[in-house]
Amino acid sequence: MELENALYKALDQEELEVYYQPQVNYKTGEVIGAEALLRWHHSEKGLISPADFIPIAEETGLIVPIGEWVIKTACRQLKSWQLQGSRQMGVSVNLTVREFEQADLFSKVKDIIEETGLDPSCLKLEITENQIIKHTESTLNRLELFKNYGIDVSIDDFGTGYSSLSYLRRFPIQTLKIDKTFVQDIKSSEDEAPIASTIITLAQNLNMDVIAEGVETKEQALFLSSRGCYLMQGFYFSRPLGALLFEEKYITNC
Ligand code: G
Ligand code: G
Ligand code: MN
Ligand code: NA
Repeated sequence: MELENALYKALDQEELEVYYQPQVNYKTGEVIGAEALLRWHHSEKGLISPADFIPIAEETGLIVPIGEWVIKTACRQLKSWQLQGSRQMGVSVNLTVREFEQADLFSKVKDIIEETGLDPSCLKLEITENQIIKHTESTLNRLELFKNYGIDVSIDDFGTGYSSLSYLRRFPIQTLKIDKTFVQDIKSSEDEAPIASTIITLAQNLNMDVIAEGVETKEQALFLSSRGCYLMQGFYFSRPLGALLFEEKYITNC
């Protein structure tokens, strides 16, 4: 309750901040994009993890204005970085079920893209498998609107949900994100890591892109690239960083 009331004010009081975690192409060493990750600086409790407040935001519906603010902030930030020279970079934003199910989501996102002047292909949206099982028809329509406009949708935490694989063929989804639990199963570059390997092969066979999250060691990076998964993100490369730090490390420095 108390946290809920504080969250109502967090946006207005500018207590929310978007962090950015670099996504790299391990083969070329390039930073190809960033995942936007929300942080809440609570006036008394300090930093609160999104794992703790996103569920409250989702339940109360506050996620809708908060999520819109995240998309706007991330798009403006990326545009500014592109103007400083990082033309190839993209940004990935997470959406909860409630955000994804808004009837006017597409028009809201389109307005933000037009307002910021960003190329639509630079924005990616991350949803989870569980969002896909529900409301199949409207989900399919929404995914097609985004695809036709040039915005890719990724399946986040892939492999942890309850859906059947057939949706991957039916739905216009471009990217699978291997959940970090499967990446953490990789203990050495000679490991079996059957689930991570299988997801990579699945993506290849379906002509989809694949990115591994939660990469923490060199062995994991070597294993993934030996299987053909070159896009990665995780503490091995960098933790999520505030915009200024991200800019110093990855934008103005290159
Ligand atoms: O950054 P961290 O690992 O603490 O994030 C925890 C969870 O919160 C992850 O599942 C992530 O997808 C989710 N999350 C982080 N930022 C956002 C956001 O801006 N919007 C939504 N919907 N979820 C987010
Ligand atoms: O659910 P989602 O995949 O969006 O959540 C991403 C979460 O994973 C964020 O909270 C982010 O801070 C966290 N994260 C990012 N890189 C790593 C990593 O290398 N190891 C672990 N354990 N968590 C990570
Ligand atoms: Mn994510
Ligand atoms: Na994840």
